[in-house]
Amino acid sequence: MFKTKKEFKKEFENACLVVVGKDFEDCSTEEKYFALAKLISSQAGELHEQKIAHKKIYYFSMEFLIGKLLENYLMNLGLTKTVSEGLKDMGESLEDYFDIEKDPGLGNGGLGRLAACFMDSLASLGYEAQGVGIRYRFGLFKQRIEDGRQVEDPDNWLEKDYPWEVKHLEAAVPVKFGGRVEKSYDGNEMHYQWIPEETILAVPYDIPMVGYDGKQVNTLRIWSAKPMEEGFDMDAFNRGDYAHANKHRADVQAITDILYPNDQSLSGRILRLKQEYMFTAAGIMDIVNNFKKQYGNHWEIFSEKVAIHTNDTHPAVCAPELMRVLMDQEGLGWDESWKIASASVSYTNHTILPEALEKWPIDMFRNLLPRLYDIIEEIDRRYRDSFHKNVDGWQEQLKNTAILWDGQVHMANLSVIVSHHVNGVADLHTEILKNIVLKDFYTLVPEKFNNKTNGISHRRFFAQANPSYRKLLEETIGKGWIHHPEELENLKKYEENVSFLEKVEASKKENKIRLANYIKKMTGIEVNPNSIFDIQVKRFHAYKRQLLNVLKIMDLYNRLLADPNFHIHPVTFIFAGKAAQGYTFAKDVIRLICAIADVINHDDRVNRMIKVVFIPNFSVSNAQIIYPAAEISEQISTAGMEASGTGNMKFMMNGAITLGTLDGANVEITQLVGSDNIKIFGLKAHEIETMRHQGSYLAWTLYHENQRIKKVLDQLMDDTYSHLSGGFDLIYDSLLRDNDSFFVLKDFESYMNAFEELVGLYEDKKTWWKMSVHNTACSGYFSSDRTIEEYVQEIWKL
Ligand code: CR1
Repeated sequence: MFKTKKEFKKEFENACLVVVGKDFEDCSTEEKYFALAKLISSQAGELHEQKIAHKKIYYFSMEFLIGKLLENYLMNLGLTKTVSEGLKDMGESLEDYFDIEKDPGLGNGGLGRLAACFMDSLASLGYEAQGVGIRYRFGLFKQRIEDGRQVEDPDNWLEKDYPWEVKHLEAAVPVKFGGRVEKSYDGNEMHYQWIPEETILAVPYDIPMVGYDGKQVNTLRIWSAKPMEEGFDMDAFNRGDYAHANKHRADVQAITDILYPNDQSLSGRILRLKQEYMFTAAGIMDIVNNFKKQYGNHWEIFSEKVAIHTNDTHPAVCAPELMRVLMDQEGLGWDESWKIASASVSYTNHTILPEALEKWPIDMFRNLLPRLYDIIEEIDRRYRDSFHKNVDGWQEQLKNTAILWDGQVHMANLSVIVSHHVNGVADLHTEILKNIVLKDFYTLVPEKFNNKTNGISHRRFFAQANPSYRKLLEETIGKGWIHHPEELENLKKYEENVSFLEKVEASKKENKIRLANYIKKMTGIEVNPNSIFDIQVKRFHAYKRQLLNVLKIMDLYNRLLADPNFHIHPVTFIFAGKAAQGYTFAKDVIRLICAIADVINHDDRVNRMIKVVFIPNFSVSNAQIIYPAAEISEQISTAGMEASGTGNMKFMMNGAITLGTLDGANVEITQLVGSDNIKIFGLKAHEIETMRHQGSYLAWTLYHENQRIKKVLDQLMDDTYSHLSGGFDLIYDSLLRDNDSFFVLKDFESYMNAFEELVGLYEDKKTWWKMSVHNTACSGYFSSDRTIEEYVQEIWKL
């Protein structure tokens, strides 16, 4: 491993020769980036040591939204200075290399980014861990705005190879699909043999996960599907039937071709189930192979050495698959296999949206995974057998908790039954699981349930993304917080220190200018860095209520035009986020944002006061520019619906003030910062629950009673905003004819008041920056280091 600048330059030149096959001078910048990434990756590999005796956590997740790695790994390895100065000597700029790196789009939103933050914390805290996921050839689409609409382009992130991955063909494992199960009795016990219709090969690719200080390097192992034999039909080729010659290969590869672009809505496609089984089965086989290598057939210690975590229900077949391998391959009995599997597997629920709770038609499941189905059926049978049928309402309880019901396989029920622990991702969410969504399970097995409030990598989203604040902190409270984020508390001593507050303001200004430049480059829109940056960035979904934010801006615009005495501090409203391709309503909200932006930004009567920006293609890398520049963080979901949120934490840590409902982790933010340092509005979760239950809310009433609401809604239907891409009937109908399922209009007034009060505070600099510093000071709790430490101590017992 190189230590000095001189050593680096030598090794880098050598890397160019080995990796690219050219002298340094002859390499393009892209090739040089590639060589550098390979060099750093191999340095990380040297640090990867197998500690044998420890328990290891395998984190199964369908998504890992890891973002760019070069800058982060240089920081974690303490090499940024050496490399950047070395490159300078060679006439190169490290920043240019950062720009070249591609963001792998291997996740949709919060769930995938959480998995990536967890990998960062596990390595930084020195725990042995492996991420288990899927190597999608096409990540989540790239978003572009054309004529005020979202357009999706394929994200071919692997087109030019990905320097951080290493393929391990020697570790490939077969995965079966379809066919039938043959049962035989040898006079002693039953034997089951799965005769598949199709067997494919799952090939792993490893990406190093480098911890801070290079303490521990773990791996993210992502699996790719390939035909067993080079699936090429020579006869067909010789006949000139080229399409057919390649067909088998194409069919198999299709399994890992695409990431489903849904955030929280289940795609019923059979391909999705194939994806889920493929990476789960491959991951389990891998675990069993490694275990046998180290411990032989000492299965009795399996759960002391291996923890398996299922990130949502996508890998829910982990436990039955492990049982299948133990029984059919290793010859263990049912009881022993059940004991091992249920002592190893744990489960996190990430959402209560009914459309995201996975269910598969029994026929489809059984046809695709016949042996797995047998095992699940037996788990379900034994579960029913064990049911206490002497309590009132047991039938209802059984109906709500059984795995097989109504012709469907209920994956969340399977997950709860086979897991030793089940957790939600913020206090309120866990309470809702316990009292509503998984109520019957909670009555039956309360000890399984626990909360693990989400967290974020404070190293990536604060230390790395906010260099000016980081520097200021290092001068003020030292560097300890990078290892021990709770030390951000020490900032509280400076909340009254005017000269410190001024420096914080200046740092924010620097970040705002950086974002303003990015906005200019991406959209051509000029924004004023002295205006308040009010930001909402996240996936587009009705329950996240970007629409409420839009109605607010439409109303402000109306009032600015109508009332010459109406005055507010200038505000720039910034949005970013993707809508799933088939989610028309969400795409219409994006279209509406672009339409109001076009009208308002071109209206000279108001555009010195308000502006609206939609930043295309929200991703981990532009997120790192956006969060540090925010002053108001919009967290305005319908209470009870956002399980946690993690963007809220990233904003808070970077000193933005939350304008939000009491939902998800906003509840914990409020508890931590105190009600003076956050702006909470709107209905509470239990109030919404009651109104839904009673059916007592009527959106039309608000339309008729509130002139401002009436006006903005009418503007959705007239030609105020329809010039760019057409009208907005669907949105109008959702609010009125469909009676506003997400309580947008119901919360409108309270939201407007909260917003205006908050903006009012901005005039008083001292108050504002004190609130801002207080938010940062309280944010250490939201480091994923804290979350991981809780998982480790209370669930995984590493
Ligand atoms: C939730 O909606 C949460 C993340 C990570 C999402 C969000 O509130 O912060 O998970 N859920 O826990 C999800 O993607 C499939 O469900």
